[in-house]
Amino acid sequence: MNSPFPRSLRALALAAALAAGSAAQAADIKIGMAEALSGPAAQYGQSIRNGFQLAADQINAAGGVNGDKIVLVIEDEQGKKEEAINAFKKLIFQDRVLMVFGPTLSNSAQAADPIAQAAKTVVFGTSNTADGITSIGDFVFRNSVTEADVLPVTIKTAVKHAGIKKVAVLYGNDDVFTKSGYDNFKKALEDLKIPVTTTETFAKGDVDFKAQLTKIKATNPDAIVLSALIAEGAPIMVQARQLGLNVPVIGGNGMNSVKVFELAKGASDGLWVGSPWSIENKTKENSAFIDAYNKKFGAAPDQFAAQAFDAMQIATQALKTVKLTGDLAKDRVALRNALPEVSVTGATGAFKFRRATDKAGKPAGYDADQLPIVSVTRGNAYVIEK
Ligand code: 1QQ
Repeated sequence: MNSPFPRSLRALALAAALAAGSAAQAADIKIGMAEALSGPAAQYGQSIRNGFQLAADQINAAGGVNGDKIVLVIEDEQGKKEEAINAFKKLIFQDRVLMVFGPTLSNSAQAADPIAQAAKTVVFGTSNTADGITSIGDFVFRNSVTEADVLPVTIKTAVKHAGIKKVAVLYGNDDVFTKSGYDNFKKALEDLKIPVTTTETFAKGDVDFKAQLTKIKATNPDAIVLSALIAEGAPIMVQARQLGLNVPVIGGNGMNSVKVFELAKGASDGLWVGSPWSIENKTKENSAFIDAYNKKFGAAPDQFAAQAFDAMQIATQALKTVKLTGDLAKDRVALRNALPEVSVTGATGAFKFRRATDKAGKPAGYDADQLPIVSVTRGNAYVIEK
């Protein structure tokens, strides 16, 4: 027999094949993860990766998906559109993963998700909160709670507790998420009839915000409404305080990371952010998640880690109902069809997908009073809404 292996290695290869055969055909389920692990958005991406890793480890330790092990194929999309596109192409066409989690930013999702959609491969965002993401197509899923959902509650709560009558608005005008946050803040302020003293903008990568903040200060607002990612948002808070602008700052999901306390230190006092997750929420699922995360990573989790952790449970529950055939195209579609049926209770609470019928990702007949917000943070204090 012609074999590339010498005799002793042939025996080994045969033994390995027999062992694999006897393990009830256990296979690996390759799941792609494209997150910002370097660059400014890594503040979020690293937490997200930790959440996925913790969940995958726990699921595998408990027997995997019907005996099959989850294997994460991890790519760093650097929080950049072009890198997210490259990472998606690699994961979908080269690594041939079953589905892709990510990318970290809505800005990248808007560019990269159409690749997954065209390849009929599920893309699942855990931190994509802008309008217009799920309307990319029926293979696009997210468990991130949107700016359209959260910001009206954040505004209402901050206004009530901090006695705010008029606000200045500051937002990044070159990013899908910060622009969408601005649109939703604007609408919420109009709905509540709160006057805006001035609206100022900045761009990604800016480091000096004094011109905008000086203009804002001159209009004497009771608060600054800020749609920013943390890389710009943290220095904005520092510079506002340096200029003597000590009013509350009302932020969106970009400011929803404990990293803001490290980056802006005392200048982050007076920050109001709405979140679908709270470390103070003492359900058994959340407490178990927080304990396990602390043990594995030696630090407390944040909302981004919690949503990634839950997303892996959601995908796993769908996968358990799918009979994988080994025909990748078929298996990808089967997973897509199974996902909408999932209902799990995780670290962020009870979860079910809703079918989006508008660009904000809201279903028809959406009831604003059923908002999935559990907390609004103010500095390190939590104002529990539900
Ligand atoms: C988005 C976001 C960012 C804050 C993700 C980290 O919500 O880009 O949609």
